[in-house]
Amino acid sequence: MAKAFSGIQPTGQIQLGNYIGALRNWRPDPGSFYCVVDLHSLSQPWDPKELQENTRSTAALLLALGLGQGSHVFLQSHVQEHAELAWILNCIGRMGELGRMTQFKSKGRGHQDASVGLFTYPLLMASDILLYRVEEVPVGEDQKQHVELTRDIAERFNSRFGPVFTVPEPRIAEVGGRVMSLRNPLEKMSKSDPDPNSKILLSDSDEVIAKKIMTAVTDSGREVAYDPKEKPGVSNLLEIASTLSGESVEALAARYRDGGYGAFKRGVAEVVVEALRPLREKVEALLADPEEIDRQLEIGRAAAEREARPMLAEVREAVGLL
Ligand code: ATP
Ligand code: LTN
Repeated sequence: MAKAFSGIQPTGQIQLGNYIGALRNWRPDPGSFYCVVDLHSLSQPWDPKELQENTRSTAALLLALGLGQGSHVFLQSHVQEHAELAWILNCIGRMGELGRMTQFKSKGRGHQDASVGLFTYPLLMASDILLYRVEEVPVGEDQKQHVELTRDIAERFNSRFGPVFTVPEPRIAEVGGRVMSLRNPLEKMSKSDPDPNSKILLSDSDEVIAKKIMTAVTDSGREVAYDPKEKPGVSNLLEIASTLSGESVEALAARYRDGGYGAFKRGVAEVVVEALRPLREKVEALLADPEEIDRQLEIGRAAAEREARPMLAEVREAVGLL
């Protein structure tokens, strides 16, 4: 049972890719921490009221998944050690390596009005992880590079100042590590995509989910087969159905092979609707009682602080801060 840390930004409503690529693989093991990374979401323009709402609903989702029992759920900005360690790691990380991060390259580079936070973002993420001495970081494929940077930073720190940090490993699901957009299967499904039909939200009703899947872009031809290169749209739907039903991609493809896209999409829609309904109902129940959410977040904060405080004290001493 490895100790894990992972985080999710409250930048919008949670989409199916977040669930399949990340949340579904977060295990409620003792010593594991799951965090709503609200400070990260300040790296791009935000609306304060929306931030508050998204933070509560994202926290409600993590609690509905049972991650507050056994493991701990908390808000990043509630534990000040994250921001303090981030400054120290800002002085360990290098301009060159941060400039090579693909997320920064696609969202920030060349934009003179992009925030400095968008550039230093991976070092705040490294601080999140390294404060909790965890072995594993369960994330989607797109975050692998940031976890690898975290490993480099931890190793560089340890070789300069002594063995302070545990060097973590990324944990990425073999199937579903990169769920693609329903409108363009060559791009990843993303919370911040302005097209509502590109993504399934965990808060979508059964009808909306089914409609989005029925209108998902598929490929030419009519045979249902798993071939991410030639048939990216169909393969994406097969991966979605496989992760949520537990049936292999091959078995699903064999079942729907000659039945046409319509019958296949109806089958996928049913799987997604059935998988998301119980979770959505739990989240709705929790959101009706915001005080209960805040109470549970307070328990998470206290547990996180108990780990983060002594860790930061060790870092401060190692680097020579009095
Ligand atoms: P945005 O695209 O708006 O920046 P996001 O949807 O990528 O946001 P994050 O909060 O950045 O969401 O990611 C939370 C977790 O979900 C990360 O571990 C990330 O790798 C994973 N994730 C996000 N999108 C996908 C996807 N399409 N497929 C698989 N995993 C994903
Ligand atoms: N950068 C991640 C979110 C994130 C995270 C973390 C993930 C912030 N801190 C620590 C894992 C561990 C993202 O954009 N998805």
